[in-house]
Amino acid sequence: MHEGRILLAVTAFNPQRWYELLSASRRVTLEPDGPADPSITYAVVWKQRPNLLAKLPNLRAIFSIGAGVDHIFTDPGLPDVPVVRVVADNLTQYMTEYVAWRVLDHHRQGFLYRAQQARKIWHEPPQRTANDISVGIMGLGTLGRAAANALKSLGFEVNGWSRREQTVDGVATFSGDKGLVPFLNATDILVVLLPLTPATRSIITYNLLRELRRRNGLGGAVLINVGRGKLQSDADIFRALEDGTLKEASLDVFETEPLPQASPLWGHPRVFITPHAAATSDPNHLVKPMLDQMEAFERGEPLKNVVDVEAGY
Ligand code: NDP
Ligand code: OXD
Repeated sequence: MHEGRILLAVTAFNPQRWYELLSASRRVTLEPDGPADPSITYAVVWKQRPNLLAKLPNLRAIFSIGAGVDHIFTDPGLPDVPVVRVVADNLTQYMTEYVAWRVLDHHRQGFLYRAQQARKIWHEPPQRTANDISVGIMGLGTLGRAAANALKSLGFEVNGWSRREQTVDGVATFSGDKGLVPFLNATDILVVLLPLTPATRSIITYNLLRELRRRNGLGGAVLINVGRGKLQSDADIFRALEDGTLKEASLDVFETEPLPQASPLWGHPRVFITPHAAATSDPNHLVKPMLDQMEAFERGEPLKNVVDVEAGY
C-alpha cells in the first residue's frame, strides 16, 4: 500500500463501487481528517463540496470522474494542482452510440412513426438517405471526433466546429466566432458536444438555432445536446420548437438537473429526454487507468489528459 490516501469527494451519486475499486490498490477516504489533512495525495471528484480541497498540503493532482470538468471549476477554493479528466474508449463508445442513435431516430422519423403507432395509422412517408442530411457537431474533441467518424460511416455529411482550427478526414471543419454562422448555415441536425466554459455558457440560444439550415427532406432543423445543460437556454429551445425554428430535439442535459417537474419540455411531443445518461462514467473501466496514472506519475512520468485551466476544458 502507498503512503498517501485518495480523497473520494463525490456528491449526487453513491460512490460505493469507486470506493471498492480504488481501495484495492490505495487507501481511500470519503472525508479528510480536517481541512489540512496531510495524508491526502490525490482527489477523485465529482461535484466536490466547495473549498474541500483548498488547504490539503500534500495534494498532488485532482482526477475528474467525468470527461467534463466544469463541476470542478465551480469550486472557489480549487487548489493549484493538475486536473486530469476522463478520456476512455468505454466512455467514448457510449457517447458515439448515443449520438448515432439519436441522429438516426430523427433522420428515420422515429417521432412520426411513434405518433402514428399510438393512433394505429399505417402510412409510409417519403424516405431519403443519410447523404441528404448534414450533421454539424459543435466540439470536435475526443467525443465529437468519434461521433463524426461514426456518422460519416453511416453516410451523413458531417460538419464540425471547434475553438481552434482542426482537421478531420471527410469532415468540413469550421472554427471560432468567424466560423460559427457558416457552420450553422450548413447544418440540418446540430449535435452539441462542447465543454461548459465561460466562452461556451448559454451559447445555444433561439438566435443561434435560427441559423440552422432547414432542408426540405428532414422537414426542419433538429437539436441534440449531449454536452452540458448550461450551454443552452431551455426556454429558447421550447420557443424554437413552438414556432417551427426547430422540428425536434433530443436533450440529455438541462440548465437545471434533474429537469424540474414544471418544465414544459417534459411533455413536448417533439422532444426526447434522457437524464444526463448519454455516456456514463463506469468505474469498472475508469478506475484502473486512474490508478495506473498515479503509479506512472510517482515514477516521474507526466500526467495525461490534463485540463487547460485557462481554457476551462
Ligand atoms: P474535448 O476537450 O476533447 O473537446 C472539446 C471540444 O470543444 C474541442 O474541439 C474544443 O475545441 C471545443 N471547444 C471548446 N471551447 C470552445 C469554444 N469556445 N468554441 C468552439 N469550440 C470549443 O472534450 P470531450 O470531447 O471529451 O467532451 C466534450 C464534453 O462532453 C465534455 O466537456 C462534457 O461536458 C460532455 N460530456 C457529456 C456526457 C453526457 O453523458 N452527457 C458524458 C461525457 C462528456 P479545440 O478542438 O479547438 O480545443
Ligand atoms: C461527463 C459526464 O462529463 O458524464 O463525463 O457528464
